[in-house]
Amino acid sequence: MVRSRAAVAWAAGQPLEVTEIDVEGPRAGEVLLRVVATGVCHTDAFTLSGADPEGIFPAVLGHEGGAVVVEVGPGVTSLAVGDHVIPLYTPECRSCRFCLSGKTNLCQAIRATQGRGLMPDGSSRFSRNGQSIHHYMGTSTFSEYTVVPEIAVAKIAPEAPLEKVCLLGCGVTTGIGAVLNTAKVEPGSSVAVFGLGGIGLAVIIGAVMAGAERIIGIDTNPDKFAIAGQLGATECLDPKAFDAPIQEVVIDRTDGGVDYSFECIGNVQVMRAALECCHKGWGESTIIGVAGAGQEIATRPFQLVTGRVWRGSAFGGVRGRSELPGYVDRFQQGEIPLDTFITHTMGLEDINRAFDLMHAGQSIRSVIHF
Ligand code: NAD
Ligand code: AHE
Ligand code: ZN
Repeated sequence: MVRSRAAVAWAAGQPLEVTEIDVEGPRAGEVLLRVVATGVCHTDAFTLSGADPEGIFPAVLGHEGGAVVVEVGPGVTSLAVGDHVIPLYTPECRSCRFCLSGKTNLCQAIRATQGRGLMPDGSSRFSRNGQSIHHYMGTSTFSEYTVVPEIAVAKIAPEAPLEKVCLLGCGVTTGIGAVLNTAKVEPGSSVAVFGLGGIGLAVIIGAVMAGAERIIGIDTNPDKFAIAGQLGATECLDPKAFDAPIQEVVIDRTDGGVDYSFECIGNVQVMRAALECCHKGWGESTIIGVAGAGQEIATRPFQLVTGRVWRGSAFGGVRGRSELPGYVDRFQQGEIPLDTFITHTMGLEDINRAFDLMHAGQSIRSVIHF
């Protein structure tokens, strides 16, 4: 058992409490990690808000971490003490039907227990004063020490700065991967990106990598436009500045609609706009944003009958153990500008400020240093 500083979500809608918890050591097939740094993703705020149908409290949230292995449980063969790693909320067991299909990154080996805030054996490693605390997304990176299954760990280059590459644990990889793996954007394409937070900005990077010719950034907060332009958006639009619905504005400006669009907000009305701004006959829209319990998407079926395609993407379709180390290498080679995303850094004691900054639209990513 180790004592660990952690930010605990005791109840929906309440600030996190920074406190000390007890973390039990790794059982068979598990590893104990020391988290060096973690990003704060909108999904953490989504779950904390109470909108997540799978939200369970109390829990240690956080899923965008950079960490070092400090202990390995019995039977662990692919990791050793001292390895630098990124925990994976989408594991890769390489033996379930999903992994073997070759068609998806959505490994299901431990999805059921992960969704119930538990380790694969159905128990928790976290507690305070004997009260059990749930895990979150299989990662719980808002704790200095966390326990994760071996299959949910990507071993990365030890030279990579964990306080930066932690952002590859979710947001940046998700955006780039959604473009390259899910939508498979082709050179010369036109792309509309709805929502210019961490995910939308990473979509812009992916679109540039894919050779998109026109990249339209869309956000109700024009403060996001400067960074979007710096990363490769060719123009930015604020839907509030137009009388017409934003899908009509995009269609007018693109000779009938874009080839690809991405929803990076979690707003079901915007998801509709993102689909409907796609070009008749071939336009494809990818949903990345996560919407709250009870929310549903709608459009006229005619939109699909006439050739538009609606898709979704989780973790950018990336198989974490196999492919994430390559993203770290691409960062190291200067191809992924993670520094641009890090607008704030702070200690764990200030983690609630990271949520405030996100809600105020003032940050892209806050990185918490332990
Ligand atoms: P964020 O808060 O950093 O960014 C959201 C952006 O959307 C902000 O810039 C905000 O101003 C903008 N926005 C809000 N309402 C808008 C509207 N009506 N029209 C246009 N812009 C609007 O969030 P993020 O961390 O970038 O996450 C974005 C979404 O992606 C969230 O729903 C998150 O849960 C989800 N997400 C999904 C995955 C996945 O694997 N599918 C991974 C990470 C995050
Ligand atoms: N628990 C929610 C869904 C949340 C969700 O969609 N999570 C994304 C990752 S968001 C990362 O910031 C995901 O990968 N989902 C796939 C999965 O298996 O959870 C709900 O609606 O129940
Ligand atoms: Zn996330």
